[in-house]
Amino acid sequence: MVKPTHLASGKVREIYSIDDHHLLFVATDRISAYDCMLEPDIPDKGKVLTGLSLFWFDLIGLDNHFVTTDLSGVEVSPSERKWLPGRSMVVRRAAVIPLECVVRGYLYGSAWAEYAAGGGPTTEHLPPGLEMGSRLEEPVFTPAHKATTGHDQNLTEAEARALVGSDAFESLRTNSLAAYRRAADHARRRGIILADTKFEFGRVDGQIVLIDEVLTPDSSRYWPAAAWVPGRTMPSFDKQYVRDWLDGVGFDRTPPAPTLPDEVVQGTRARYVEAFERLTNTSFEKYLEENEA
Ligand code: Q0Z
Repeated sequence: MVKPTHLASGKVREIYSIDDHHLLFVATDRISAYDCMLEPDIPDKGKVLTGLSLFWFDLIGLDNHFVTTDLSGVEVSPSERKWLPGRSMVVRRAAVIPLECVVRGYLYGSAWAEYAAGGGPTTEHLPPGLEMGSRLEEPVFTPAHKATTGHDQNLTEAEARALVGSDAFESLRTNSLAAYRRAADHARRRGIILADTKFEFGRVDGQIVLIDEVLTPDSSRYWPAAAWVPGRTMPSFDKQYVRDWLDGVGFDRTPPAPTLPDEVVQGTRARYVEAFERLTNTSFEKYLEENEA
């Protein structure tokens, strides 16, 4: 038995060290909106995101860090033993490549803002005449530098090549675009648009592997396909409901955010579960049953 030691906290995830070659990757139920942590947590959100990551790892078929969800070899307290199943995975420890591998199939968010303002690194290869939310003829790879503090910095292709090396750049771009295409095709058949997503990669024994969570609503922009209209703002599949509630109570987007009432917590949970069920075509109840303590 190996006792994990806490390694790092993210806004919504935790990482523990198991041994020299393995980490325990845990998705919590924490949620943020408008760059602000909300209270209370959304029950089961971490399980939904972990279940989605596992589904996508399998579907996209790239070499990745996932080892097992079996925690029998991991020494944890009784309370953690109840908390961890369904929301955690044992993963291979990688040397993280400091490039956020963003792929966009639609022009939205910061990329749209940059394009509308006259262009920049993210939009250097795009044709003129696109609207907010336009579908791109070909998805684009728009990498950013993982800043240790603050927001990521968008890089030109030349800057990204210089940062990670040309061979690694080619591999990251090819694998990111392939993974996006496979996932976006699948999601579209399930009535969901995968507008954009962010992958992270690392090296294990010199081989480049996909790490972190993949294609979750926290690392991706999912839209209900039925609502897509270019030229205006698009509702996010998972967070629009909670954003609309925050706007409705006059939240000015400066922390702390107002406490979510139970009805909004349950409504938000229901959207995450619906995203899981639509994308995986399996019941979330079944996922919970298969991943009990
Ligand atoms: C991921 C992160 C945080 C959750 C490090 N397989 C891996 N090998 C080495 N490092 C990582 C991984 Cl996934 C790794 N992160 C991002 C930070 C909580 C995820 F605090 N950091």
